[in-house]
Amino acid sequence: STDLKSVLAEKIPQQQERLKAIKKSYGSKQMGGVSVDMVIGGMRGITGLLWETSLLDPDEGIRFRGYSIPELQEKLPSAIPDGEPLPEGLMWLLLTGELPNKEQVAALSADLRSRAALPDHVNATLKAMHPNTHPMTQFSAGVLALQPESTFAAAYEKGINKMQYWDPVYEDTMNLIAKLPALASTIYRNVYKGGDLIEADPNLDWAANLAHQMGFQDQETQELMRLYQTIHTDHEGGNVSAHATHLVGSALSDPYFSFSAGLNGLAGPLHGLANQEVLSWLFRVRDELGDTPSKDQVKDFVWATLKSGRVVPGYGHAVLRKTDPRYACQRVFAMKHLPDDPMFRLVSLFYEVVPSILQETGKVKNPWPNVDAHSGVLLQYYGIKEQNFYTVLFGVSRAIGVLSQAVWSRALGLPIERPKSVTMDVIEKKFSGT
Ligand code: CMX
Repeated sequence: STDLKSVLAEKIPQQQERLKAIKKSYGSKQMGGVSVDMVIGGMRGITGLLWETSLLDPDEGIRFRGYSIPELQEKLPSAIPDGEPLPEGLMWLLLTGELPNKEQVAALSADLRSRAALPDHVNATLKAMHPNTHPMTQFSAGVLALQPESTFAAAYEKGINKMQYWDPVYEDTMNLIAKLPALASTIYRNVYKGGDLIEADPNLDWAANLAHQMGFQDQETQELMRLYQTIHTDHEGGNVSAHATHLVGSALSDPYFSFSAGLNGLAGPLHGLANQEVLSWLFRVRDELGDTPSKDQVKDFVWATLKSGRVVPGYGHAVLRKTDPRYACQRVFAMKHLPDDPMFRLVSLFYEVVPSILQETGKVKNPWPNVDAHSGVLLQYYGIKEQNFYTVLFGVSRAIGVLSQAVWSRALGLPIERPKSVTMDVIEKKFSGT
């Protein structure tokens, strides 16, 4: 079938039975102990979430339903021959666990297009905000402005049976993801282009329409957008944006509320805002040292950043311990399309210099670049120059991962989240032997 909802509906009873069997057979087994360091250290290393859509390996990086990024670049349908994957294909995979064919992706694209129009009041809400409001604030507020459309909230109010929760959550997920290109591009055009909006093109796919509605019509920019929107979707469940979405959704707050919460987390400089920070940082390098600084100059610059008590943006990760494959595939894209771009050369120079410096500090667990170290330079090259907007593009993509999981969270009947917290007193009393 080319109908995503019916393909998904068929899978749900199997997976519900599977989870029941897991609970019955293994419910009392231990999955690792918890140390005081873990309690204090942001729960690092605690396995405490069920997340079906993707899994992160510290060395190998992300796998979406078992597939690595290079595998997906090969196997997912593309808009042009040998082109980048269409994010709709990844969405199909995340929701169903199965690789879609071209017809299935085309049907999903068409379904999203049919739901894409933004109600007028959303733009009025955006325009009522202070002109200096950061695009991420506008994005999160815009998602909340759409919340009155929630079919889940309406169904809950009417008294829906909990076995049916996934259905209106699926509808909300589709409607919200469908509207994100219009919402994001409205913010972009309002903030940077005098509010001159561009209609969606009924012949374009979801990611290409995002580029198109922002004002970028050429094929290579649209290809970049397809790749960008595919690789930022999901990074298992514990990262701040995914976990915030999951946590808020666990209270049965609808997908608009929960995704907005995820965006608020993505807006932090240690998470998604790092892509904006990286670019501002590279500009500072260029302003101070010019387009072709020496390795020693770059080393000094990195050390100066560290000594001033700041992080090197785009490097490090809470789970990864090698170069992020999302960085690697953007590097491949850059080598193919913009090998001589001075900013790309600068990014490459940092790749040579930063890891050994971070290693030298003796405390950074992962000295390698993450996804955010590369994305800004690609966007710059194609004319998307406004770095304060970059995290919005990350957020548009992230919706696909976290909301696909939200559908499964409700289908599997996952409960409200409520981990235990303790005070310092409790730790001291427990272990001091007094
Ligand atoms: N530059 C400087 N110091 C860094 C660092 C970096 N890039 N990465 C880690 N460290 C420091 C930490 O701040 C910490 O220092 P203190 O002990 O003084 O507090 C120490 O090294 C140990 O941290 P860690 O265990 O290696 O890393 P965490 O899991 O605590 O943090 C992350 C992970 C991503 C927040 C951190 O690496 C960082 O701040 N990176 C820069 C910001 C960034 O690129 N974020 C984007 C990540 C990808 C994404 O989510 O989009």
